Amino acid sequence: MPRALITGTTGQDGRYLAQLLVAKGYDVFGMVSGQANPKIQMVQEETPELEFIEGDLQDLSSLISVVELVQPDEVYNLGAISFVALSFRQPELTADITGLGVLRMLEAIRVIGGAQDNSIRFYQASSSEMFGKVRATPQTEKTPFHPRSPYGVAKVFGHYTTVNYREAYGLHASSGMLFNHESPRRGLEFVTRKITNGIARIKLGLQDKLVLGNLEASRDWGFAGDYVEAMWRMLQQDEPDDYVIATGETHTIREFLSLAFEAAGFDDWKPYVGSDPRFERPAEVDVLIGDATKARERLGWEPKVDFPGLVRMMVEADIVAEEARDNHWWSVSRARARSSPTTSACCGRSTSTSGPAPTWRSGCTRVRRSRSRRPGRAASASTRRPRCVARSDPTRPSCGRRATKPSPETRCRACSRGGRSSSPSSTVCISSSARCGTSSPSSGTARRRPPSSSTTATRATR
Ligand code: F7E
Repeated sequence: MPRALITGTTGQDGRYLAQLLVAKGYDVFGMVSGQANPKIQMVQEETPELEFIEGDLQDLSSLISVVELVQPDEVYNLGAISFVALSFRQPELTADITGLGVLRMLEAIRVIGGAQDNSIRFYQASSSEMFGKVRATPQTEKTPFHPRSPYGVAKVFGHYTTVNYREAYGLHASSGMLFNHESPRRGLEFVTRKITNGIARIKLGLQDKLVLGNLEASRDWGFAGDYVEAMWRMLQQDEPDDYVIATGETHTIREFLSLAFEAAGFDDWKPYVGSDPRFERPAEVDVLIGDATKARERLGWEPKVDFPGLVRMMVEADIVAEEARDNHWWSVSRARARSSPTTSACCGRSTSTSGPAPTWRSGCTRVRRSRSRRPGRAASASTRRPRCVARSDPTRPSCGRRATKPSPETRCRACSRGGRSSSPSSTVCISSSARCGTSSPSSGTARRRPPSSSTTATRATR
């Protein structure tokens, strides 16, 4: 069974590639860095065959250990700071991971696989951002680079390092100059997913507007699932090489917006889109369009999903995902309210659980809704952990903080009281409720607790 090592496994491309390689019968190892990558569990559920291994592109010795342990036939270096806008804010980190990380991985391969007859094949995720302020249109493997961001500069370094290891050590090291490639798995910070997710939320009444930067930029957008196939094909060639991977079409952000809103059933996108210079970049890449003739001829690769198909796929997936998240949120809220009918508020007043959507018992003025979600739902109050807002009711002072949990055992985190009060004259937070500063119904003794300065009586609950 061939063995593959992927860096950047929990990113969009890593996830598609891992599934592709597993389907092709590989043993697949995904390198992850850091202590608690929150995406690991989700990726593991998605591809149970994938084995995670710790390593860091900033740490050569860890890469040597990983390559030694995995003994891969193929290494796919997808790990990077990949968000161009972030690279302007963290240029050194970007140079270190996105640029030097390539050098470190190639060194690890050279050290473990040997400087001669090294059998480990290497794929470097190069990028159309290397072309930046383009010198020719469309861009091919021969188009000179002119990067416009620290990210682009780092990718140029990684690209030429790959070429150099190929030439200097005879490594089977290939570089895929991938133009923008998107999918429902794309991070929300990238413009396509920001748009499709925003549209889904607007459609569901969860968001009013989508705020973007430069709408005139034009990109050659393909489907990430198609592009990982090209990566694999590069490493199956007898000779390593560099390839442009692109659709050969370019579209502006405006065009993307128009198609995406249309796919969600809106006639006009303009009322829903605002602009903010915060989302503009110090130096922009205006237009990219790739010529993938070489990949088509040598790799037999071509994209399967076209631009309208990609936009539709992303919009539909986001609508389904946002609907599911919203429904889940509501059912959890209802379940919580049902499971603790009398205990979920600091003030100790009960919630009504009889109806399908719980509401606070009438007369209770002590709980505020966090925010109005959508028409018709705003009045349903018990959907989030409530906050005691007794400061607004001078007769019933309270700590004003959130109860820890609406369960019978709950203590008020703020006043730390809970359980039965030992002294009849003492307070108040009795078992089965999360109260603070209000009188126990059983003792009949009210003790007033002045609201602390940190009380956020009017702040919405979260
Ligand atoms: O921006 C404009 C923005 O962040 C696309 C990465 O995968 O592809 C990607 O880089 C365009 C730019 O991707 C917003 O100014 C307008 O012109 O989705 P993006 P990118 O910078 O093209 C290449 C090939 C890579 O290698 C990268 O790793 O959209 N834009 N308004 C905006 N972009 C963002 N993110 N957010 C906006 O609100």
